Amino acid sequence: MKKYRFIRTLAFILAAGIMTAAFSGCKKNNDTVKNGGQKIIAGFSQIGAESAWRTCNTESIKKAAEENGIQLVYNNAEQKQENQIKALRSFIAYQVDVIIFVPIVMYGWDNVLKEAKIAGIPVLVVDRKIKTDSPDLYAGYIGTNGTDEGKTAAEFLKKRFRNISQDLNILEVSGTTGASVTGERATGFRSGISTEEKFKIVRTISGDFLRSKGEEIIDQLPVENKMLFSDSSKNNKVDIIFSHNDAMTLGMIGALKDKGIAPGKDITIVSVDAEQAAIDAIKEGDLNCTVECRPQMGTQVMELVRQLAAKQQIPRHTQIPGISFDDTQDLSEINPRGY
Ligand code: GYE
Repeated sequence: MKKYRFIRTLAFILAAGIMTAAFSGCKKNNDTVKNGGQKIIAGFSQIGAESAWRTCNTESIKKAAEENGIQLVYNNAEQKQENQIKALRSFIAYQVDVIIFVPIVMYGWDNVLKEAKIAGIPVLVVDRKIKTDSPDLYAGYIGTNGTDEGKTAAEFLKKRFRNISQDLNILEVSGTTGASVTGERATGFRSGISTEEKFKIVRTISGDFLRSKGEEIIDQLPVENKMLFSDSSKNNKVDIIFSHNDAMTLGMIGALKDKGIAPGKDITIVSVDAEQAAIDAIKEGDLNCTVECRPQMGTQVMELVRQLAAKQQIPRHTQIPGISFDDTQDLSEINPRGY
């Protein structure tokens, strides 16, 4: 058996030069084992490290694997779908017990998932959702609810501007194009504001969930007399920014200040994630609201991995709840968030 494992390991290392394989040494007492006493091996395909949220999500999954004695083979796809497909193929070649998969975009996974299915390897989709021809190409999904996050952001604005009747122009800075969460946050937000005509989304620009792009977006928009405009025609002054994540928001806050505009005062900003830095920005008056999206899902992910390795059925959908933080709350007691 040991020899077989050794050959499998060797084959994997050869086949998957792209991988950072984290093999933990001796078997610990809390190791989660399969029938026959072997340690569970899970392949973990992560999108990259585009935000503090993502880094925390990765760390949470790695830490929970370690705590549960599950051997993790980790791959960082550096924001490229083709890298994720390669990683998934390597996991299949290596015959891992379970695949943990955080898909960068929604479409384009059917072929590789069919290969996993033929190989008998269950796939757990984490954080972002996918669309496949057939629902049985993955075992289940765990993550947060992007539609609710968008709605909660809209609710904050409705409350904040309840006494204002004039039109309010919104600049939407969206996440990665084609990512489920981008579509969900956009849809939820639109459905939330749709009850009040005064809210007008005058422009949507993708910032790819990156801080640097948030900064760039502001840098490229025209400013006059401390007013930001949504495009070069200068027809629409931006009153509100809805940003799909805190990383982009933090980039925008810095860039707005550089242009002499006071974020959180001259422009109302509502964001998503609730990173520590965003909570601090609210306390400093630079940000008005951030909707929580919790990246710490490692423990629940490992519980599902354990069930899948035991050939058990898992729920089709496990949802991680979130709350929201805004400048009307006393945030002094908020514990360090870990991201
Ligand atoms: O909001 C963002 C990230 O998919 C929910 O991806 C996740 C998003 C999160 O990089 O910061």
